[in-house]
Amino acid sequence: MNILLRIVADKRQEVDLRKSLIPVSQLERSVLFNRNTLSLALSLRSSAIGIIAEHKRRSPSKNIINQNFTVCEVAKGYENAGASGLSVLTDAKYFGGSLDDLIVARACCNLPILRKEFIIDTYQITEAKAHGADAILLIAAILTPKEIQHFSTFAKQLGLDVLLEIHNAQELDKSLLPSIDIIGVNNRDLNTFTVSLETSKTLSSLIPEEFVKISESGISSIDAVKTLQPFGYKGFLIGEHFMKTDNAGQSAKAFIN
Ligand code: IGP
Repeated sequence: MNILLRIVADKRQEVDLRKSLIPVSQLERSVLFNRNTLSLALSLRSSAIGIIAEHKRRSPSKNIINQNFTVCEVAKGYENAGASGLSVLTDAKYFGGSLDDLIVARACCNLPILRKEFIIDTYQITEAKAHGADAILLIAAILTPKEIQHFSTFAKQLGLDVLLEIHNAQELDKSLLPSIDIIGVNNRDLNTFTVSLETSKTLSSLIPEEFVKISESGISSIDAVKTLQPFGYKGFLIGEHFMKTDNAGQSAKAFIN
C-alpha cells in the first residue's frame, strides 16, 4: 500500500476514536471555536512575498528534521520574520505534530494559522477551529469532488479559509469551486516523495485568476521563490528549509526582508 493510502487508513481510525471521546457539541462550546478568524488568503494577497512558514518536526520522507524548538518560539520567530501565515502540522504518527501544537501556536502569535492535516471528515474541520486554526488544507489526491465540495463549504461556514492542494491537472479539475480560496501546487509527489519545482511551473497557467496561487514543498532558496513569482505564485509554503536550521525564524527572515 502506498504511503498516502496508509496515512488515510490510519487517519480514519484516529478520527473515529477522537469522535467517540469528544463530541462535536463540546468542540463548539470551546473559547477558541467562538472567535473571529484571520484570513490567510487576504494576508497572502497583501504581501509582496507571501511566505507560509511551517512548523514541522519530522516527516515520512526526511525522518527527524528538528525536535529542539518549542512551537511557541517557532511561531514567534516566523511572525517576527514577517511571514504571511503559519502552517502547523497536527498529524502525530507521521509528522510528530498534535492539536496541542495548534493551541500553543495560537497563543503565541497573531498570524493566520493553517491546520496542516489529512482531512477526511468534517469533524477535523470543527476541531481545527476549536484549536485556533484560521484555515484548513484539503488534499485533492485523497478526496472525491463531492467531499471537496462538502468540506470546503463546511469550512467557509465556520469562517475558515480553504487551501486546496493539487499535484496534477486532473486533481485541479475537481477543485475549481467558489468555496476554495487558495490553490496550492505541491512540488512533492506524496506517493513517491519526488520533488520538482517544474510541477508549479507547468500547472500555474491552468489555475484561474480568482484563486490565490501558492507553491508548496521543496523550496530552499530565494532564487526558487524569484523563479516561481513570474508564474503568478503569491505564496510559498516552506517547512524543512527553515526547520532544519538552529533558528527557524532567522532563516525565514532572510527570505522576506
Ligand atoms: C512544506 P517542505 O519541503 O518545505 O518541508 O514542505 C509543505 O509543503 C509540506 O510539509 C506539505 C505537506 C502536505 C505535509 C505539503 N503538503 C500535505 C503533509 C501533508
